[in-house]
Amino acid sequence: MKTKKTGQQFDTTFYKEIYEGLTAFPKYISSKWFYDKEGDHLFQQIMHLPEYYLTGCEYEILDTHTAEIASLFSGKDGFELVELGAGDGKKTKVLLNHLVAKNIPVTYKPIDISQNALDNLEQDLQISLPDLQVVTQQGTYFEVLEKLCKRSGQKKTVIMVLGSNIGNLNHEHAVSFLSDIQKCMTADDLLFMGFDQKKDPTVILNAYNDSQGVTEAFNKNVLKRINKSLDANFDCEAFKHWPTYDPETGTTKSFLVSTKAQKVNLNKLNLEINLSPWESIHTEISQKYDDHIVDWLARQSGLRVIQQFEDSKRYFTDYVFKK
Ligand code: AVI
Repeated sequence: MKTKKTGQQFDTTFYKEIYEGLTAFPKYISSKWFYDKEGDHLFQQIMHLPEYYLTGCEYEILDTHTAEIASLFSGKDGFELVELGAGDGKKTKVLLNHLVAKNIPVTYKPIDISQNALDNLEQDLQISLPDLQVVTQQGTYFEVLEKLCKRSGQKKTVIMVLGSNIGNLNHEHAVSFLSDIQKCMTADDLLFMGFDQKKDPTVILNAYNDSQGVTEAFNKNVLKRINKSLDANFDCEAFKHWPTYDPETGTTKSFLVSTKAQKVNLNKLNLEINLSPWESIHTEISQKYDDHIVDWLARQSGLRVIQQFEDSKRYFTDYVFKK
């Protein structure tokens, strides 16, 4: 079963949000629009970069604690594993391999905003784990949670959000996201979520400013996407990628800074905008956490941490929550 959002609904939200962000002061574009086909491809590359430690650390956690995590997840008569923002599912596959090998009944429900990512994942699982029951769903977290809340089955559900995807939300939105999840959980259900931790600021900044320029291309790709789909004329090469990290708040912010004055026409929006030299467009936040912040977020959302798993460098933590 696949649920596809119609092109028109998608366009309306995209047009509206891009219009709002580029006519605001200061200007912004939500990082959720990074993920078109090229954006997915660039993010795949980022996950393999030596500087982008998050993927390797979380992989290590899942690989080291597979059996313990699997037994925590297993219900009396199997369970449903709902993964929000599944991407290429590479880390999850460690767990899925184990579940299939141990004959633990599971239905894997990967969810992603990118249909392209889901198609690739489904194809890959059909070949590597043909016995696994997989049900994909395309959509935003919010649409998917609505469906989850209306589910009629009695099976235990484990909701999984890996990769510190929650870090792309500010605290206010993170609390409402966690609260939305909490409302859909029964007392038996679990939430398993990855949170990138505060650490040496240099390590963090390097992760968002890699030496090969892939993260720069990833940020600039959103302008290319706007150029293509909104018939616009951003001079993408005239922008500088500028990530910052504030160790007090734990917030990494990425900006695209215009190195010159630009008049940009966005023909499909019937909009013309002006950028002054060195004016910024805020593109992404990647929040970093510690146990106190995560506890606080959990309490604000009606959840509690029941267990946590760390990598050997203590760069990254996967927390298990109950309501
Ligand atoms: C998907 N998300 C958690 C990534 C992050 O670390 O914020 C996206 C990313 N942005 C730049 N590099 C990776």
